[in-house]
Amino acid sequence: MNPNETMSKSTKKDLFEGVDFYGIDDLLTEEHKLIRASMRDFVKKEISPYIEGWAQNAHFPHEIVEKFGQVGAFGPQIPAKYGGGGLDYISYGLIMQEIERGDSGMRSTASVQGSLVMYPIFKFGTEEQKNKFLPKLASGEMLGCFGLTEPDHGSNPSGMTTNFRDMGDHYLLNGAKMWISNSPKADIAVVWAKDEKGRIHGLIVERGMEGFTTPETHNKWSLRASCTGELVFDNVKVPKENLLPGKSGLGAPMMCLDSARYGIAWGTLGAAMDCYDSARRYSLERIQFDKPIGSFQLIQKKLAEMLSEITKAQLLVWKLGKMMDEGKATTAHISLAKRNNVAMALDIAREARQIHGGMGITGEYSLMRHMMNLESVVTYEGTHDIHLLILGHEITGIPAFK
Ligand code: TGC
Ligand code: FAD
Repeated sequence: MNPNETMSKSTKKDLFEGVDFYGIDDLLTEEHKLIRASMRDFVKKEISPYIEGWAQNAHFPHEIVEKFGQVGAFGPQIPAKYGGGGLDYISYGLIMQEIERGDSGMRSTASVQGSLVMYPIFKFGTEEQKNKFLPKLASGEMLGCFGLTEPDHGSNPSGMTTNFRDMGDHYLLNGAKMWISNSPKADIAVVWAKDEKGRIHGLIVERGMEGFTTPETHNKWSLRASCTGELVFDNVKVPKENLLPGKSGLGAPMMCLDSARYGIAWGTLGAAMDCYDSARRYSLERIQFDKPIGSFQLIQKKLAEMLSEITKAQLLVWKLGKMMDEGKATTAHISLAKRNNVAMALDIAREARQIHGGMGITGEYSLMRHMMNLESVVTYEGTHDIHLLILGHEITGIPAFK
């Protein structure tokens, strides 16, 4: 891509073909492979040629929302009756893997919509809420966001101060959420707020409600093709029928996070594969000291370690996917995979960037973008250290958060 034409379509061909050193494809069904192939084609056609331009210009391509809807990227695990894909968790994972192979910010858009907006409406909503919102969210006619984090409550969401009061014929919502993916463009927000008794509930807040604004967060060095913002509630009148009645307490948003963190474990594997694939190709093409750099032991060590980590991570998410389908996966199982795979992908992005030398810092290659994106992924949906503490709690029975 010409650096002076950062929003133009890249002419560079996306040559990615997948990574499967252990024949892990044998564990997939023909349907899984078909779903993966169609999502890979979609990414090559609709994301790869444009993503550098979008990221360089901090541009969120709003038109991708409808395209994601058409290709079934929103709510693959939600029943077809409500517009979802009615697929298993391995399919969901493979879809996230392929999208994040293209870009973590694009995967954010898809996983927020599917796991953090459609999932709570499906799981905790009334039949009316499901019929009103889910088909439009699945098709991409509507974009949603998920408001849990606040300026003063990130890792500790139970301390939230956003609150609502029962006014008889409606609820009155006040407070603010921060770091919310999709918020500036979202049509609806699933917002977590406390009632008069301090109990957490989910509410569907719709764009256009008086007192509800969604200022954008600018100057991010990460996830630049995804839009991030705040949710501000200034005496917002929320109709009573917009409360999600199925579950209250912190456990409700946490159940949504389990589903989204699972998607991230697969997604980051995609980013890692893209970096490894690029590094392998570059190491065979780049000549220094009259030889391809791939002939040097130090480069081979990096490549061998990348492939080892990717292979282990593939087996991890496949088994986790099976456990999700069987209803056996716990929050701690999911934490282990999210924590491991994000850190693995970030390490691989950094090493792959080094293999590309100076070229690795340009938008000619995806490494630096993946690396910067993964710096957010390691923080959101529970930081690397919070997931360690969740595992520590599981191992010892002693919570070390407080
Ligand atoms: P704790 O005392 O452990 O639990 C409070 C209540 O919640 C229940 N619970 C769960 N229930 C179901 N599923 C889960 N996974 C659950 N986790 C907890 C728990 O049983 C308890 O219920 P009850 O009935 O006994 O009251 O809570 P704590 O306050 O000590 O906090 C625990 C901690 C730190 C692990 C948790 O709050 C946490 O995970 N913090 C990280 C916050 C986080 O992940 N935020 C994510 C925001 S969303 C986001 O980042 C989206 S980015 C999307 C993108 O762009 O892709
Ligand atoms: P803090 O909680 O202030 O943590 C700061 C540091 O302290 C971290 O290193 C953390 O690990 C450490 N720390 C905190 N508590 C402990 C402890 N008990 N023991 C040891 N160390 C601790 N949120 C949403 O609700 N919806 C979204 O859509 C969303 N999208 C996001 C998009 C982006 C790009 C980003 C960056 C964030 C997004 N988030 C979203 C928020 C995200 O979930 C939070 O940033 C994350 O949970 C961490 O909270 P914090 O940033 O307030 O950090």
